[in-house]
Amino acid sequence: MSGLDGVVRGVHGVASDVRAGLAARAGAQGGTNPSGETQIDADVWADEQFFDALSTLDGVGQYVSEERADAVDCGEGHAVAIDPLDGSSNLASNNPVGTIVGVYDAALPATGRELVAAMMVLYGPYTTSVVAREDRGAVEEYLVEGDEVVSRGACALPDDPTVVGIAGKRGERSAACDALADELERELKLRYGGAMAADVRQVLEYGGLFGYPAVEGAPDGKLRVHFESAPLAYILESLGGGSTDGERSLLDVDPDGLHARSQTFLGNAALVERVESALA
Ligand code: AHM
Ligand code: MG
Repeated sequence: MSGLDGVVRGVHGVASDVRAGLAARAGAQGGTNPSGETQIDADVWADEQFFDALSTLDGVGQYVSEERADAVDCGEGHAVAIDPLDGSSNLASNNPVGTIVGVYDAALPATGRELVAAMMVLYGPYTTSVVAREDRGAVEEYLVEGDEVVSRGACALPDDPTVVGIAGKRGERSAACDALADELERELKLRYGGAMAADVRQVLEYGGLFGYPAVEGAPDGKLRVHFESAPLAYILESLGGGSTDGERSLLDVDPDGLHARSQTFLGNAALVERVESALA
């Protein structure tokens, strides 16, 4: 089994357990994560489940999590960066959450150009994962039901975009970003749910744009490069879509620390180009 097979299998194995444990943890409060945000018990618990499964694998040399201040050295091999429970503020209201994983062929911090695989698990009405790997020709989706993991076939990004979801309040984003959001919300259907994995999954389904721009109090936006922005950029760009921090592909953003953030826009290439022109 290759190192990437092991990681993909490990994530799938934990995903069903995580899903089964979410309801019981939906309301519980926890501490503060390294980005200064409130953690709920489910964040920490999910991180422990993934840590136990992934850090022990042959071929995994570093485990880096949104929920841990420091990288954990675990031998020789790829660095695994993970957001164990993406969109966890959605749990209380029973809206979708996800898990995002990036597999890097370099110790972190590193740019997304070092990614060799990325995965996004979505805990929606059913559990699915989208997997992009450098050693596979296609980005594939799987249905994860207990121990059963069944391919749903190759993903394709529709040419004709339908949906848009840009985070933040009017007046707390830049004037240029507000103007772009207004324009796109007239052309496309507004779809924003507060879990990036779910919001990006609907962009894959219907075509469109997801964005988390700079907002008042968060000049680089909210999303973290290693765990969120770069892995999903890897998936989108593998499908012929685009990504940008406003100026460059998210795969070229050079994070200055493990928990560095970046403005994040992901979607059809033509919409990403419009973001870059609007924010220039
Ligand atoms: P989290 O990983 O700590 O849950 O935070 C990331 C999530 C993203 O999934 C989502 O796009 C964003 O936070 C939503 O933030 P907001 O509530 O500001 O819209
Ligand atoms: Mg999280």
